[in-house]
Amino acid sequence: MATERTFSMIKPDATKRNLTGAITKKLEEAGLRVVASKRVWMSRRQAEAFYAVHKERPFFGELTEFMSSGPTVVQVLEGENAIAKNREVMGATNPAEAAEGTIRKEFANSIGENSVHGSDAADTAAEEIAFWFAGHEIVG
Ligand code: DAT
Ligand code: MG
Repeated sequence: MATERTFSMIKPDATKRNLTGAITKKLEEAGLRVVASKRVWMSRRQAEAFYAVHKERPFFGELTEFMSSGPTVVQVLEGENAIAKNREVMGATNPAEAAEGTIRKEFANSIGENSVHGSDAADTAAEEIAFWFAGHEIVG
């Protein structure tokens, strides 16, 4: 296994409930290291650009409205097998289907307000990291 980097977001439902620390603790306990982090309140246009892959989906309007409704914490996570490991600790998209002990099982409100985002593959991880961070902001 190689050391990888992945992109993570703590979504507005979670920052609103003061869960930034609790969620980051779960990521760290899974062996992921936060090598970049900042709090951003994204615009609707930024949300639409970031989630462009979903623009034909019926929930696109709801998703981009929610993601621009409050502060988000964007992070770069580093570790062995970081992309898959982050997806594992996040849990299924729908919290009703998420495994015990996962972030979404423990914290998510609903399929839309599901507390965290994580990249799903190496190419999307690289694109999503570059969307939010300049190289000098990532300190491994
Ligand atoms: P994930 O965030 O697990 O990668 P995804 O990429 O399929 O899931 O969808 C991106 C986000 O869109 C997801 O975190 C929440 C929202 N979403 C997905 N399916 C939805 C649905 N059926 N209704 C409302 N929002 C949905
Ligand atoms: Mg996804």
